[in-house]
Amino acid sequence: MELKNDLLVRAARGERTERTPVWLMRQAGRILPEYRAVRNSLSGFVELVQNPELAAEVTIQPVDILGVDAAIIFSDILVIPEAMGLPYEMVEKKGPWFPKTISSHDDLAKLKVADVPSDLGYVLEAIKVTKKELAGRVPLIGFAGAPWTIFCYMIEGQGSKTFSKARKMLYNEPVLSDQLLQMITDSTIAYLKAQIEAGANVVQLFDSWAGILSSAQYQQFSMKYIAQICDAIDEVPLTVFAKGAYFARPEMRHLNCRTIGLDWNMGISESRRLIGEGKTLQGNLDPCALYGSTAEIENATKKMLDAFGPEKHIANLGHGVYPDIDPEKVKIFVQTVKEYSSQMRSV
Ligand code: 1CP
Repeated sequence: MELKNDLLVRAARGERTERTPVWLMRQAGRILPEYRAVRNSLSGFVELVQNPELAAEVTIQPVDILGVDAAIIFSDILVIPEAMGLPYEMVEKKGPWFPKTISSHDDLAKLKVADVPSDLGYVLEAIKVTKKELAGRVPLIGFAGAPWTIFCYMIEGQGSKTFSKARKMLYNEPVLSDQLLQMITDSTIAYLKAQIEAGANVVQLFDSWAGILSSAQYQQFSMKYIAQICDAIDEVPLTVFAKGAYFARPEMRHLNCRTIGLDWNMGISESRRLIGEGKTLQGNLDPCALYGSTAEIENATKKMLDAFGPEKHIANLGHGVYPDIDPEKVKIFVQTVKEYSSQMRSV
């Protein structure tokens, strides 16, 4: 099926576009009352993720309601630990929780590399249903967590501000850490390839906990595996979003990927200089800017667009949209990108 709106794919490939494409990290779910309605019809989050028809429905909601230029498949990065042998639960108002975690070689020996068709077939099915229902309106983004971020949850067993158990493991058990990170990497490569095979037009790696490592540890325990994934995926453009990894931008220039996501702390012209002209940049409005007035959101969005310039940019926030943001404010952001970036090209 040919895409009617392929702005995102073309911008990711570095091609010129009529205007800047826009979508929001975490646009599916959480901010939309329409999502809550679907979610409340089931007993929980995991049931929704594993229900391809309903997952497709909530994936498409932001395209209909917010007018974004891409859909992102409704799932979670935590489906990979589950497929490897560590199931997760989603505790209401608290977040993910793993009954079993990894703390020894014995624990590691019980894990396996994900068998994607059998363990994650429900995600592939959700992608196929979504593609059919989107009928080429916008591209579909597939995603996975970066190995380091997945490692954090597999060791810690839940969210944390410091992930100090996971970081302790890097010091005390570097060999075990490497083995686990490699198993996650192998699972992730197979998973992303299967998502692409099922219809994903672009894929993104979320390294949400990149910023808690030192620069040297980031090279050894995160970038190394991200580079393997980038080298293995050449079917569609890949985006690496490493939140807080401002120190790794010079090395990101050398990753075999098309797009680098920036968080809102990363200066735009400085990032362009460090990462080079060869990549498309994605981001990076402060998610909190959407708590502002209409005029404030318009001004902040225009300022961001001016700083990135008209080419090789995919407009987004610097991290996921916060759950209590008014969807009307998101629409102002989306509309401003569409209008202002069209004007930028006509002058
Ligand atoms: O019931 C619910 O609605 C639970 C809230 C929720 C949702 C809607 C969670 C729990 N995950 C998701 C879906 C999800 N997660 C998507 C797809 C839909 C969307 O666009 O929102 C995506 C892309 C993710 C990715 C994800 N999950 C990341 C990486 C992105 C980021 O925000 O940094 C991370 C770190 C997770 C783990 C996770 N899942 C859910 C929560 C509350 C968390 C964070 C836990 C923590 O605090 O460490």
